Amino acid sequence: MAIDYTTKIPNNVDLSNDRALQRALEHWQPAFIDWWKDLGPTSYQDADVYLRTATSVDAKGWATFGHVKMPDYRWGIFLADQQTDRTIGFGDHKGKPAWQQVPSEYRSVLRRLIVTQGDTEPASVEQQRMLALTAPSMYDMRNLFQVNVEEGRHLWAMVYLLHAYFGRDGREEAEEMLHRHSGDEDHPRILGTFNEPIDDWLSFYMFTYFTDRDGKYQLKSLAESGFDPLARTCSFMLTEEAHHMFVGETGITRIIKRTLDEMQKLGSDDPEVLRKTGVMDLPLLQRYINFWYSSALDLFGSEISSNAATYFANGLKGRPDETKFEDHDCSKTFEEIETPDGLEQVATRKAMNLITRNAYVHDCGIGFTRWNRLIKKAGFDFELALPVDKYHRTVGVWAEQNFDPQGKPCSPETVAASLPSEADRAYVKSLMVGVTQPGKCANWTCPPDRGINNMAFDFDYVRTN
Ligand code: BYC
Ligand code: FE
Ligand code: FE
Repeated sequence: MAIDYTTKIPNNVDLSNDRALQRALEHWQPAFIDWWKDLGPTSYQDADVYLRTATSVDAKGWATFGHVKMPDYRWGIFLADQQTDRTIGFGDHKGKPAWQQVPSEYRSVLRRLIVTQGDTEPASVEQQRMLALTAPSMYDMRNLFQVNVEEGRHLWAMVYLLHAYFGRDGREEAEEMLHRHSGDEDHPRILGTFNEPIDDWLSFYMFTYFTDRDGKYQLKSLAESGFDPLARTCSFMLTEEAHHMFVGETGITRIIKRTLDEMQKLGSDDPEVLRKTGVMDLPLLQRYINFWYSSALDLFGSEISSNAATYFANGLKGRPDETKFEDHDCSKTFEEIETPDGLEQVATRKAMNLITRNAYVHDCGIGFTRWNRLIKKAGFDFELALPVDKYHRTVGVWAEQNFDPQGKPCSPETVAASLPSEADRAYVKSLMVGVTQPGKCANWTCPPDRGINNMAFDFDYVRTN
């Protein structure tokens, strides 16, 4: 179904034919805009930003680009097209028709999954709200805003499900989404990482590389759901997610290129020497990787989880790319999982968080291959690496134990030394200066290979009038 942009809330779910739902969402809309103005980007709300907006939900050409003020962005409800005769692909109900309504026995679990997913979206906008002030270029600033408005739309996606399928408690949950805030002592966001501050651009790129990628894998698992509206909304969200990870990967790549350039000029890899020229040394990047990656692993929940087994058994949450697996029942098989007490045989259904996480870990590795090739080609003997799974965890079987990034038991001091220090953070912060002239960029990075939508790097991505 085509997207209707003539209505207050753009949508492809025929909203105008469901007056009660339309009214409820129109009631939530001003609260969302107020939240955006209060807790979205702290600056540039009046600027014209070169943003993409969805025009249709098919893979080709869903986006149009144009300058808009962020508060006027057309946030809306876009679901991937319904497949005829879709059936549930895994678990105890495999083969039955996919649900178009919430099965009453799964109502509270399903609501909880949707709330957890939805909560992360506005959380990330809140975490990133100060970053525009120190954007290294107008191109980067535009990318930040693109990510922010799309995370706002992801909130809309979950709020639509809550309103459309969960009645009064759904509406209450939708309101709560705007009441919890990232880092708030009394009302924090639900998952750990989403309460960490993101106040420098290195953290932003790490977050979009590692944390948005958790989003990709969680959305892939939910796109398999037997609850069809959830599957369809997550399928479309995935197409938006790719750009967020692109921002992270290219952001880190550009830093590495700039640093290598300086390392070659100076003939040195000494962090102290490099810091005098205002670039980010590679060991510093490694410590940021250690922090954001280990925090992202926590987002998958425990390696052994009866919640995960229930989600799978009930057909609510599958594995990423479920169709690629042979066995979609998984009630008779076991996985061998390493724990502090040795190897444990765990029912496959209980190991679903780990299975999903392993797919994520593999995907995380791809950027490292490229980055290490750049370093080697520049003539330096240094490799960036993902720490092992048991390193610096607060969730799961390895929580609160001390291992170094290579997996050797160590002291808490050694763990601390492998994470960003106060001095690292202060140094990174000292580099953050906003560069607002189109075509120029901060000293610690370099321009991208190409601009957005075939525009040049010096294009007017953000116009302040
Ligand atoms: N922090 O059985 P367990 C994204 C809780 S990112 C705090 O091990 P389960 C995005 C857990 O709730 C994707 N608490 O875990 C990215 C449970 O509580 P109860 C977000 C945590 O339930 C960037 C207890 O610990 N989407 O979209 O199997 C920008 C035991 O849990 C944490 C989703 O997460 C944590 N890290 O799995 C913008 C998908 N981990 O039952 C957006 C929906 C666990 O004891 N969520 N706990 O009260 C889920 O599928 C599951 O809730 C989880 C946890 C995978 C998160
Ligand atoms: Fe998102
Ligand atoms: Fe994202």
